[in-house]
Amino acid sequence: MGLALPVVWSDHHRLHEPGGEIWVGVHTAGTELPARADAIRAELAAAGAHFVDTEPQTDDALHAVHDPELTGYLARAYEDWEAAGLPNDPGQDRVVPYLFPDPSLFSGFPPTTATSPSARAGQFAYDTMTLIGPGTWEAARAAIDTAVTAAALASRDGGLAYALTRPPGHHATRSAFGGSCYLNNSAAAAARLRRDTGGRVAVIDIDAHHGNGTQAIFWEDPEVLTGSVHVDPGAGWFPHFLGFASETGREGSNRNLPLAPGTGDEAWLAAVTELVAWARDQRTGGLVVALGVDAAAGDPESPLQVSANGYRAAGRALGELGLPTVVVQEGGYDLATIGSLVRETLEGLEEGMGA
Ligand code: SP5
Ligand code: ZN
Repeated sequence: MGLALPVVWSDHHRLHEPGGEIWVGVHTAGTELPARADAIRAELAAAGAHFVDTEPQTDDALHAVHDPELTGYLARAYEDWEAAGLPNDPGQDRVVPYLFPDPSLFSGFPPTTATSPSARAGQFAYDTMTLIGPGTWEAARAAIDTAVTAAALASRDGGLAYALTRPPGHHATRSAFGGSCYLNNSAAAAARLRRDTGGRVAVIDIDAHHGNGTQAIFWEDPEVLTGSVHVDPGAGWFPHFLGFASETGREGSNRNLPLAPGTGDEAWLAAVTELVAWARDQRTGGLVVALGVDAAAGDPESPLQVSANGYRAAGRALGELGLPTVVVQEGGYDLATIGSLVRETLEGLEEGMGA
């Protein structure tokens, strides 16, 4: 008994302490905490899972899904901020944007690059909630390496691997970060699966929020299908501007299934099953599950009402595809239940795959 799949893990996630988030100008405690990953790890360890250390990856894995400009910025953002003295004057010890260079400012000429670290943050950040501290880069880099390590294992063994990533990734685009995400772990796993298997790959995102970063990264690529089931952004939920059913990508390779606030197991599972059927019809040869457990009833960041049994059933449906599968951790913020929700999903996946 117990979980058979490898759980890929790096201690480096703890180096990322966002120290809260700034929402409508107010500094709040935030919910994307180091304790999240530790809670998941403890639950899976108790279920008998075995842990595999993250294998550091080359920059190729990073640049398959991100602009070198973004990664170069993130790698130095904190030290540049510190060198500019901003932690002392005005007294902000996290990187926070203040000015956003909207494209309409540039009248068609090439955008300029700001020189001061305070202005530069707004070139790459698309919200004020995703703060950078001294260990953020190292943790984000370890997370994307964790996802790619899991992808390599899944394609090698033709089975299932789980990347216990933190910080999460699915809101990060090729050239911008936001939504508590810096580097897109799920997208990097998909790129690696695609490379290793040579076939079409599907990313099915069951986080409560739309996987807008993953959608944007693969929008032009019909060989990577992206599907997301999430709370309707039109009902006032992050990422607000994206995640509508009308966004269908090149050759229909993107699908969004927005759900009304309050949606529970039945309609949520029907949507997940619809994405599974789509992946099957499109003859995908590999699967990435962007696993946010924040759609659960009781999660502070979403109004969806999915149960632990619902997550288990979703796992079973996804597992029945029988594909090399990488599960990448995204959101989930209720520390008391996050571990068991992940365990239920992974057990469902193993059941579905017939392990
Ligand atoms: C990976 C992931 O799940 N990211 C989710 C980011 C959404 N955060 C939106 C936060 C909006 C401000 N929160 C205020 C809470 C008021 N109840
Ligand atoms: Zn989420």
